[in-house]
Amino acid sequence: MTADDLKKLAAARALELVRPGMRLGLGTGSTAKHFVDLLGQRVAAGLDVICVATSEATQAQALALAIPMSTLDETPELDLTVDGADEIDSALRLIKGGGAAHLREKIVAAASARMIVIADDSKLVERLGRFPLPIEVVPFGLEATRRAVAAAIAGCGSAGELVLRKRPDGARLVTDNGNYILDAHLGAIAQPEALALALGQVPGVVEHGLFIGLASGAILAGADGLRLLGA
Ligand code: ABF
Repeated sequence: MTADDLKKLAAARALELVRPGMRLGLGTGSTAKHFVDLLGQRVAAGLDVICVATSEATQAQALALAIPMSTLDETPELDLTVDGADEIDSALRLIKGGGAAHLREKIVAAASARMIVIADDSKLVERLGRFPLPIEVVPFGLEATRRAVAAAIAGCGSAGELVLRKRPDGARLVTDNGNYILDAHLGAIAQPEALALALGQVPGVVEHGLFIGLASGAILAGADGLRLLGA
């Protein structure tokens, strides 16, 4: 099985959690894309749900599949969000934002009674941090914010380069919200909870990719089959 087959397997298992009438949050990334495709098939067959997307890309995909879409303004409480992740640890702490969508992903996850992560099992790690931690920052004051972020990271016992994310053409990547991303190459995050709090206090930081206490469960697909963590 390819990694993509595993992602699809996890997505298909998550679809079993969907019930008629549910208000769903739709994630972003290649694994979540499989979930949205499969959901589209169920909707075409008559399933009644209402959904909120975590990115412009997912919104476009869902609309193309004729999935009924809403917003958090119209539908501020969701029953279930299904989303991918870049890293997951055994305590269901996540790094997200490799797709630059973690701000909306976190808002949608926080508005959901349950958030289920779907992934291939290569995303399961003993310690978070090998995947660079995405930090969304406003363009104004970028260098000052970068220094404050570096100080916050050092204060939490971690260290590493902060790299401004670029698009393939070399231009600065701009998120769906008009911001930049600093990727923190930390190798290992010594104190995820403390770092999450410290980054949240830096003016200019809009949101970081540490998701702590948000995921209620994870569906991980591997060569040996599916592994469920949490709910
Ligand atoms: C989103 O997509 C992100 O938060 C995460 O960065 C990424 C995971 O992508 P994939 O499913 O393609 O590995 O969920």
